[in-house]
Amino acid sequence: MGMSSSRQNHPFQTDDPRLAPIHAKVRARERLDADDALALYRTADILAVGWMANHVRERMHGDKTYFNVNRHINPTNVCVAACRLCAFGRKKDAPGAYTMALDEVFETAASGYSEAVTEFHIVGGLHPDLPFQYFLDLCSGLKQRFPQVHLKAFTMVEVAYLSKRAKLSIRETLEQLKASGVDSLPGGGAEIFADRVRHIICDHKIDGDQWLDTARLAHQIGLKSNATMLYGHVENDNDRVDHLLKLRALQDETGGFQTFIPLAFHPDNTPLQHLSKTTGMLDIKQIAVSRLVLDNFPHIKSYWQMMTAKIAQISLRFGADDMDGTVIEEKIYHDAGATTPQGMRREELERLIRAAGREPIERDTLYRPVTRTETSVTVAV
Ligand code: V47
Repeated sequence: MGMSSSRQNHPFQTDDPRLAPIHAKVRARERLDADDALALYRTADILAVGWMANHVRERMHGDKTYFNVNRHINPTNVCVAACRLCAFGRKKDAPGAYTMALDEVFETAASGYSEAVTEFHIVGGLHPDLPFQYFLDLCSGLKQRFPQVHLKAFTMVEVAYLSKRAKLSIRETLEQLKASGVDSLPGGGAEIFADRVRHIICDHKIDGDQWLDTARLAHQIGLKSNATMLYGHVENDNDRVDHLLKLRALQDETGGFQTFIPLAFHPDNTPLQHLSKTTGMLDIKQIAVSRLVLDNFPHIKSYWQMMTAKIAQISLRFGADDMDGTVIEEKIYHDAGATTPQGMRREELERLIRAAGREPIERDTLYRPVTRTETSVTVAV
């Protein structure tokens, strides 16, 4: 593509004196602290922050940039929580509320793509009546029909709610889900851990400590998970730093997180729609700060659906090494006003990654490379 070497070969430069000591730490592979993270959020020197994040990104992954061929499935949007951040959830009898019968879930899983997916990403609402058995049957039914597809299913928030409804411990709930086919957990529901913020944006779901405790238990029984942070609403820099440091501490303990995904708040059609959308500056900054602070997270995902394909592509030179996947059908952000397409073809993801001077690697959910021929999909183990 005419880009002989994409490796960073220009010197670090900044006029911001707060960044020089951070640069020294980054070069020396020293851990950044809360004050460093705040300085990164507060500087306008996005190129200097990006330089450092890119340095770490290339040290970890070179040019490799990951994506996967996946499909989202949202079995129900019925939710008792009524989070102010959300435009997707509905009360049971409200217009637009839906719950799929299991056969509909299986049909959805099989529809809408021309090549084999390697992952189903399954999340929904906190449904007050669906029995735990529905979720177990959903997973075992998908595994039976699509044995080679990885099930990345249910956020910590859903797991905690299912455990309450089934009157089981969280560990037992996770074990039963795992036995029925769940292979890993997505990163949703983390939002911002600070209570003050949670009271405003998601009052009726588990608190930050419960989210972290559930993730810890998942990791302890051998399920990997992701972690997210919803930013760009009523949180401040301190709340973001607190969130990142709590994730980093848990990762030190368990090593069970694979990917961190910062999610830009989309206000449309939510009770918080008076808030402004995030800016490009904050989106890029958030990717870079995440890469620098979460030194023990293998991957930083710039989820193109949330970021837009353009910002997600640029972020591949500001710390991100993953763009998520083909998705096919997306409801949560599109209900909240996202104008990105609902899915993207594999070739288009590869084109964006190459045009950023990076090397596209199709991965499965556990980041093993996937090889495709006309007729088969193989995961290198
Ligand atoms: O937890 C909900 C967020 C999350 C809005 O693990 C909103 O690979 C913005 O976690 N504006 C669910 N965000 C999505 C999620 C995810 C996505 C892609 C990949 C992975 C992964 C995880 O979406 C929710 C919430 O934080 N969300 N409403 C909104 N209006």
